[in-house]
Amino acid sequence: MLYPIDSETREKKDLSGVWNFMLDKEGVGEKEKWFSKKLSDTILMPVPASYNDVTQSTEIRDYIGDVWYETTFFVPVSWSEKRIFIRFGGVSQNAKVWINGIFAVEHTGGFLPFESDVSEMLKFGGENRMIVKVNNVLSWTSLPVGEIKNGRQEYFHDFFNYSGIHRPVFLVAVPKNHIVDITVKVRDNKKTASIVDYRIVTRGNGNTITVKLFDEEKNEVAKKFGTAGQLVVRNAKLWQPGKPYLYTLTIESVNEYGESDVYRLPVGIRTVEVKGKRFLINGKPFYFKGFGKHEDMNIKGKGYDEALAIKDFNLLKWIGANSFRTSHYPYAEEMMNLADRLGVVIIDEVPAVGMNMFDKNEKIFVPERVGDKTLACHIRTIDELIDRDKNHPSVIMWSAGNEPASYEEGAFPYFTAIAGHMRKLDDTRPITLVNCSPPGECKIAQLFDVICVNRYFGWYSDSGRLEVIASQLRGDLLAWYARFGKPILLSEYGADAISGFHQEPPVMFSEEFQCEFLKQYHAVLDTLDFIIGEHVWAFADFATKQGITRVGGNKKGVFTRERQPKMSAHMLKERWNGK
Ligand code: BDP
Repeated sequence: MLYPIDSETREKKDLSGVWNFMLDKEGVGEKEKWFSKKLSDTILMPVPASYNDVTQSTEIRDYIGDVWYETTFFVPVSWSEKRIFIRFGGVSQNAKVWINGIFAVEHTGGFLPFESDVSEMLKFGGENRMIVKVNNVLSWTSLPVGEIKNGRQEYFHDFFNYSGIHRPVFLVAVPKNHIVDITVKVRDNKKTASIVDYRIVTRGNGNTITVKLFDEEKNEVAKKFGTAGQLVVRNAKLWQPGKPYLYTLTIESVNEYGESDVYRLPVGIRTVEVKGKRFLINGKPFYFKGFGKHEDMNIKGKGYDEALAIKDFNLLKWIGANSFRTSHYPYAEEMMNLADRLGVVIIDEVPAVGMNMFDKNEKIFVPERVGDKTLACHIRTIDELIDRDKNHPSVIMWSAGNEPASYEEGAFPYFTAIAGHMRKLDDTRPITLVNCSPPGECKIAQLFDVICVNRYFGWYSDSGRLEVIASQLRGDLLAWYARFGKPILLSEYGADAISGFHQEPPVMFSEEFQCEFLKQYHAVLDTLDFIIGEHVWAFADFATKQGITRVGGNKKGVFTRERQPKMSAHMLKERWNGK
């Protein structure tokens, strides 16, 4: 699905702002056709934002079920000859949309976009009313998984189930015959000739397609006609980590009446490959330095925020990081666009998280929990993710999920299907799965190209004992490599630290402890040649559900939730800027 852009033939209108909002405590709104008239007794709610932390109400913060949003807008009369789409970047978890009382579109899953042609529902000469029902229930057939138990929402992942319209909402006007989809794949990037495959889908018959590739100085470097082909670029400037170069692919589709549609797509020429013990970008070994992150901030929750996005990229640069994982769900497309422009490398994760109760008596991969319906949802989510992010040079690997109970027999058929599906959809990027099982028990790591492991020696086990970390970690990583022979990324390791709490000698939760803890891990990583990187857990402190191990959320951030550095941030800055 193409990101909405402006061009000489396209326009978009951002519907973000202050909308009306109300709870539907009895869950009767749809039966009572609330979508057909103005909502009553509403409060004001910002979009995009999570609704949970905006008000003073505990009921709204912890609400489970349906809520309703409403906004009104005008459509320019000049758009009446166009096709008009409504496009949501992400609504957590499920959304159903009506425009002027007419059903427009629905979508399940909180982290990926959806759109629909609403041209026939719009009034061009008056006000339009859009109503959105949002539901945040997690079940065994949703991603993330969860269950309702004794009237309460249970979930098994460690971040707050923020809900609402989290990402921008656009009205997009395009010509009747228009470009629907573009796929680019870099096949080769030899110095003499880089090869970029392209494929274009248009709506309407008899469209003539011209494809041109421009460099950053706006020189045309390649040109082709037709819906599919190969562009050959001589002496291409490569998209490299920290040194991004973006070409612009300009596609013009002209129909039989001479009406055209123009779309411009940034294209980075780079290749990715896993070879032996190495992860190669453009044929050169790449060492991941960075974090697992979250979409999370004060007040806005998971609502996309431009200032926060840029701040986070600035902090990544400051600390010397070159990459992050979109733990534990696809992030806003705006983040991916920025990563392309800034040369930050991304591991792009499907929201398959919480498929583990960390209790071997509680099987997860059984029909009544993670069964065929969950698998179908997982596959559909992969379709949507790869469809959205396939053209981003910053995305160098797909992650099928985080910490499933990979030691269970049932995990094998499940992830065989998942891995096969990912490979079928994209033959240009490696795939991984983020693992937390003991190496001897994992049933699925062989299905993936890179082994990602999360480890908390000295924190969740042998709590507080810094001196056991080195030998335990070393033994563990050697065992993974001995069994699977694949490169390993330490995709999570970290300790909570309450900002401002100091103690020497270090104790748990102090800034000193977090620093020493990370150093113990680094000492081991630096001695193993099959290690391809280190992603500290986590970038910044973040909100979780309430529980006895969480004091106002998870404090494993190297930055506070307000994005100020802890001691560990300075330590990492020194390490990574020198590495
Ligand atoms: C890991 C999870 C991550 C948690 C982290 C922790 O992948 O989501 O936040 O543990 O406990 O197992 O801090």
